[in-house]
Amino acid sequence: MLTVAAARPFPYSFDIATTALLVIDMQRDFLEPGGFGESLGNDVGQLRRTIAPLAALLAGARAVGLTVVHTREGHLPDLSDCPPAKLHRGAPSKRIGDPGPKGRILVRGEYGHDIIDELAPLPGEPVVDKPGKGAFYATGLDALLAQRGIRSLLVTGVTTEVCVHTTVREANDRGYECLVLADCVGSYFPEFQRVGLDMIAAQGGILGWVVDSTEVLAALPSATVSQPSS
Ligand code: C5J
Repeated sequence: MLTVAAARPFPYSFDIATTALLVIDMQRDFLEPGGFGESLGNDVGQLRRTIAPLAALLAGARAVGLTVVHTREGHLPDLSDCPPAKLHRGAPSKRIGDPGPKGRILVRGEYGHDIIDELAPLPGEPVVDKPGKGAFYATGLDALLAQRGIRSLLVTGVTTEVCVHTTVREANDRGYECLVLADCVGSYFPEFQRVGLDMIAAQGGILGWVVDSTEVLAALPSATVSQPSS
């Protein structure tokens, strides 16, 4: 059992064999100019600070054999899995399914829907496609984790208050112990980032734990950890 002493609200313990690193929606449509995130008026630069620490955490996780699972938010080309409420909300300059510079926005199979090159999944790492904000809704994620005996989740990705929060809430209700990596989750809104993290650890860890990824890397067996270059 490994322990991350600095986690708040209290130390977080996990076993490599029963833990997965969950990388939520690190997609071009959210992180790069011209995608869905920017079409809603957001500054994608706010999310891009997560890329370097997440790449380092991924390398460390892979080195010790942690299960790594990626998710992507998006829809079938005919949009039959996109509720009208989602399609029409938000007054975006472009809607889900509209053509954009990276292909049809948030549509599976399009260039913009895929994960950014810096964090590309390795062969064999599951990629869960999800139509909703939560990674458990209308996906096989729970079964996939159960099959592998996973009980703890190191949660990363974007955006903190939307897909990360929804997924942590879903996971918490299903009995998973969630540690959210503060520097590896990002929001377009600095205030939501701060409050979103506080909400997770509040009330004795009502939804889970929070810590920076460097603390997790330090807790991993040291011989196999690859440190980020400065
Ligand atoms: C959003 C997400 N913000 N991955 N999706 O629409 O958080």
